[in-house]
Amino acid sequence: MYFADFAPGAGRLDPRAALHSDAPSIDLGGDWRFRLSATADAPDDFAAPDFDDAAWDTLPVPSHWPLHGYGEPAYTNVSYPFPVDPPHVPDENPTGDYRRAFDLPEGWEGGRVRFEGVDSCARVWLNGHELGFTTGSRLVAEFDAGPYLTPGRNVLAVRVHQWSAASYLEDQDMWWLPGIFREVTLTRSTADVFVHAAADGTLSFEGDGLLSVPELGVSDLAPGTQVRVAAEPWSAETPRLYEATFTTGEETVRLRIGFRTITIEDGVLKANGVPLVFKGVNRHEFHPDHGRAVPYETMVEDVLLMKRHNVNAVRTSHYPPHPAFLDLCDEYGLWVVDECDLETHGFGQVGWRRNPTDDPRWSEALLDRMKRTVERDKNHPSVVMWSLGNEAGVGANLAVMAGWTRERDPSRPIHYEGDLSCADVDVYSRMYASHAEVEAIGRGTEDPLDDPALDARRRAMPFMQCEYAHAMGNGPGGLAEYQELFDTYPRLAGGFVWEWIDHGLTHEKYGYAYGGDYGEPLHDSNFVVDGLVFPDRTPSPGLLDLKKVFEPVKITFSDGAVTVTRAVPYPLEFPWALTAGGALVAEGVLEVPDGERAEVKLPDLPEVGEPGEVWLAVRAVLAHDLPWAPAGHEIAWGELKVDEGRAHPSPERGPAPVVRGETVELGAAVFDARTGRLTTLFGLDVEGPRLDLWRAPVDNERFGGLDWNWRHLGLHRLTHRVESVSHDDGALTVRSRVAPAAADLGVRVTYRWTADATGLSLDVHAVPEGEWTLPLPRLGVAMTLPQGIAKVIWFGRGPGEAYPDTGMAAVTGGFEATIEELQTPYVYPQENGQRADVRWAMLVDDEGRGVRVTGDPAFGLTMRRWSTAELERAAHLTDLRPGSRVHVHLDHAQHGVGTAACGPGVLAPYELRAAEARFGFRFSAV
Ligand code: IPT
Repeated sequence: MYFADFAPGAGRLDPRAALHSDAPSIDLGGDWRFRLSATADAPDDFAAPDFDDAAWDTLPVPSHWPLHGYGEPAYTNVSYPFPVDPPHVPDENPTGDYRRAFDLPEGWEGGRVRFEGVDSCARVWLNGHELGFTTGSRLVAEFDAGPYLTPGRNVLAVRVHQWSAASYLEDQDMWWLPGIFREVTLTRSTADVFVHAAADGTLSFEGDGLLSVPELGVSDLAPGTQVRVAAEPWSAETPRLYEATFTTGEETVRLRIGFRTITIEDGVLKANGVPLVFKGVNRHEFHPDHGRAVPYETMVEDVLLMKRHNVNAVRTSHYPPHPAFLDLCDEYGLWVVDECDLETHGFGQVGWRRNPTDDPRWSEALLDRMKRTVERDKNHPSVVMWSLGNEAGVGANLAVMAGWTRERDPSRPIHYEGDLSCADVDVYSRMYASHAEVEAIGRGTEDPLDDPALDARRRAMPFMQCEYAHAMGNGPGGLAEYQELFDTYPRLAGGFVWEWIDHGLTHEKYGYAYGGDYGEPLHDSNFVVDGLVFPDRTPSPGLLDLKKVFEPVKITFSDGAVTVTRAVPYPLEFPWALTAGGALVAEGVLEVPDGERAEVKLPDLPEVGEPGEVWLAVRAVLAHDLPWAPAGHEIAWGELKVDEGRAHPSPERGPAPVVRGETVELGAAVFDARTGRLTTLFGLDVEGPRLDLWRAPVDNERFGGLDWNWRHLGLHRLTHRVESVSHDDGALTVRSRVAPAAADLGVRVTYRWTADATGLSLDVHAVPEGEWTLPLPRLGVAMTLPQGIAKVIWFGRGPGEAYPDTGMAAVTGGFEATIEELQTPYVYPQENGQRADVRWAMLVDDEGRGVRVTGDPAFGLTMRRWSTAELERAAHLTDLRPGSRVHVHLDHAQHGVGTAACGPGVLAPYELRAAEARFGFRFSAV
């Protein structure tokens, strides 16, 4: 059976470049007649032009049928959702039959049926004649239609199988989504051209025709002839393109040529002679409603979002993207690692036995994929590296793919991460290597390979992380530390954060669905939701942090001066603002001379009489509109604390505790005399505050093992035993022991309450007891307030969330947010929304009345309308319902978040180790 065969296709034409041709073409998109069968063996009589399909449904092309009510999506990461028994596929093989009638305009002759992408195997008939079949879901297939086209009405019939032998080659970590998901056209274009344009202005091409570049005075250049022109080079920062035409006798195609040269010199990756450091992301094609049938506007949105967040590179994980995406990368400027549609990861689960990568029977199929990748995308200046695929193990077929590629296109280095020996590639690439290992590689002191020749070869290669900083849920932590390494060692060519977008599918009940939500018997849960943008492409805090870390302009302060270094050529302005306690005091624009580095005197700052910390912020913004962002768009910022500010006068000492029956009154607070628990504060009914060590584990803890260890220890079910309540020395003192069942470790905590003339202070002293080997999730106090508390005004870092190893995007200032706005909508509910380094916060109702909390020292503030227990129980955001209380966390510290879902955990400086701690808060009424 063709769909369970090693052959990648039959009847297809040779692959060629994606081109914009003036040759006539007919878009065959739109509503097709459609029928879904549960197996592959339904009769194929539907291919006949007069077949009666009146009883069939319609399905839009391009689309995936499971997203239109036929069957359901399914998600697995590494596992094949069928037995590993190549090249066989299950009998349950959803098969979509498609029919489309179209009329040929008068005089039309010849042409090709062109499929941009069909998942996973398509057999094609025109007017009842079989044209052939194809596999390679994200690759173009063309069939010669000429012999079978008839004047007037024609019928194209396509049978698409969800599972085919090719499915073994397409085990990417994503939803399984069959269907004709990219365009189908009938085109009379046959042209192919391969343009070679280097940074030194040399220009030549291969192809049957003549090339003209009017702007450069090149006209009717013949194939194989090289000219040298005065062209500005193309780069991601200056994506200079030259309009060109390529004319054959039959058609003219429009090209945009970018002149650029990629080299490896002394182990350093260079573009146009300058070291190239990828500030990259891995981009899967994804849309929450359309899956991998991504609308054009969404591709534009991706590119604009990337550019606006200082991203300069994309790895097209793990297949060639829609061709229009690469046009956009050429135009707006993004370095691209173009990856072949190949992954056989699931063979790893059976000891890599029968891995197609190392089986000669699959050689043709793998080479076919590589050829189709290179041929389609060879003219894009943005494409600077070919990648053989992802996670496909090792084997002889890699050499076949690399060998052909090197010969066909010696101008681009070859990448493949899965073979540590790097025998077939030009760059050393790894995924999720720890900071320490990346540093060793940067220094050239990595562990050697067994084979000295291969080791020497690899040691001379530049290094990149094709995946790092797994952006799943709250995180990723450790970004800044990676960037520091990339900036320090010339051998390190940067990397690509995993990954761009959360693949959460729009779902009526769950909001966004992930693995298992469609009842898949085998799935990998929310591991498919690990992006820098949420499914609707709202930037997550991780992307905002990445923007900060990727800043191509650095603003630093020293001794009365601001130093600006810049690695981008476009004109910038440098507005500054002086604030006191978060309120604007003065502002202006700094005059910064052009050039890579400039040091300018700090502006003359006025004396600030206000209380509160005084901060100077300097921002770098675009001086005028660029194609990807308007004038004023912020590229970078820096901040400097200018003055601690005048301290508020300390209030006078207040009354001592007074016992009244079962309660103790202390200033404007009422406590339970027996338990020492606060019950009323400034007339508000409150619970707590009391010590809290637990948080709803983040994905990095759930998938990285820490969650399991914490629960094993019992941190999610701490008990509180009050040892004493005393009131002497003008204070109410409560001593407790906080500990989990079944363990002999715990924390002794002393709460000391005192009143002043206008408020109350709480001093907390925590002393761990016993042997604590695990880090603590958090250390702070938790309390609840009445439902009416609706928003918070604070001075600290914001506006977004920050954890010890994240929050680089959070700036110091005054902010205001509703409780709803404080929540970060991670698709899988987990700890989120902490505002860091809060000096004071006013937790108020709609009338502005409530409680003011001042930290000593600054604290982490989290507020929610649900408890930690509810948050951790929730599997989808739709499970979270506002309750009758507002839950407030005032944290002295939290554990970092790291990236242990895939990669290193929390770096040592960001771990929260159990240790004696003292911290305090002052509460007053507002
Ligand atoms: C790595 C895969 O290449 C990528 O597709 C994705 O699955 C990522 O992991 C996790 O989200 S492979 C892994 C074994 C490091």
